[in-house]
Amino acid sequence: MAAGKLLIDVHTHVYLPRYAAFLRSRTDVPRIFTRTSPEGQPEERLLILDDEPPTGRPVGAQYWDRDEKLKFMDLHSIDMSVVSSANPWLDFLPASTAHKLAEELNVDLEDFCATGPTLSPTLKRLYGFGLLPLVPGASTAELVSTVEQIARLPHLKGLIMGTKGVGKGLDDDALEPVWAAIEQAGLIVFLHPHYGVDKNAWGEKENGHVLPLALGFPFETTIATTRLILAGVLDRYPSLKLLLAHSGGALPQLSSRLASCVTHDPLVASRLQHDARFYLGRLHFDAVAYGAEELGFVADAAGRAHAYASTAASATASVGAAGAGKRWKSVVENLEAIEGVDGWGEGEKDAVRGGNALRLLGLGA
Ligand code: 5CU
Ligand code: ZN
Repeated sequence: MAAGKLLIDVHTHVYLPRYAAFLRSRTDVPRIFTRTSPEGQPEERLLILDDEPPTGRPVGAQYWDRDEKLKFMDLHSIDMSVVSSANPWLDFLPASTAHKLAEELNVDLEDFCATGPTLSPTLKRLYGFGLLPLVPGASTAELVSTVEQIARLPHLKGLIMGTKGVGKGLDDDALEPVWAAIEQAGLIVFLHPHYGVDKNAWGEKENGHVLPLALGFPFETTIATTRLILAGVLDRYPSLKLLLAHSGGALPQLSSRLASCVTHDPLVASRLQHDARFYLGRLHFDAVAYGAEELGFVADAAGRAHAYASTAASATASVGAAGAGKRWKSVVENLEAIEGVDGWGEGEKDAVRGGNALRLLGLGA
């Protein structure tokens, strides 16, 4: 397969065996517990949010067994996956425990990728985004040392990050040395939600996971990225590579409104070097939009940002999670979305399926 034709999944999660064992050992959320299934069999369940139904969610070997991950990739014709630890990212632990566990899991992830199969003489099928123990009380020196550890692990191309920072969000001045170290190391930050937004916004009707996942997650990413922009982080670290989960949430749709609000607010406008839309062209987006119109819009909005920015925006391939034997609907929908974008030729589709990701990962032309 030509490198330009690869299907690359940059949004696919694992709970590596060490992390899964740790979650099994816990009695508080987050945790993995065993229950008897409605069919009378023992089954493991995952609970990661304090306010989710206590029955939790299904969790299985596809999260910790590399062979299962590879079977999942084969089933969906995914050539390469960049795997990242699923949420949450250790912020429920004391800083020193989180630091130690993150560094152990980073070594585990390197091993998971490095000893896995090869795609070509120069490419593996698996790469990873490591873990940074961003927890309240974390010392800057320890965070920077974990960034440096990830940079030394050749199959880890970046790190997955939630939105809370060390407690005050990602626009916290305390993170400046961390951004500097990440930029210096050339690592990608995969910005991914976990907390959603204030659950009072969801009212009292029972809607299961729908509102927190469909709206809370993308708005969490939207707010976190906007705060990064407004704090001037993208101005101070012009080479920082930010990959946004779920196609950037609502940021592409709201970027012109954001630009207008900034323009009318001298306090903020005077802090920024560019029109707010410029920064959209500095960002990278996964292609987890679930619809051709939405995906096309993200690309158009990022493309429009080229009028303000000089760097190219990327939309990269699909989200993968659980799936045994049967093609997983989310992956199918995201691939169909790429196929269906009005006006995209094969070149654009190939770029979104894998070419952009290859460049972003520093693995291709
Ligand atoms: O759709 C997703 O990316 C996710 C995820 O990663 N974690 C989660 O709890 N829900 C949805
Ligand atoms: Zn995810």
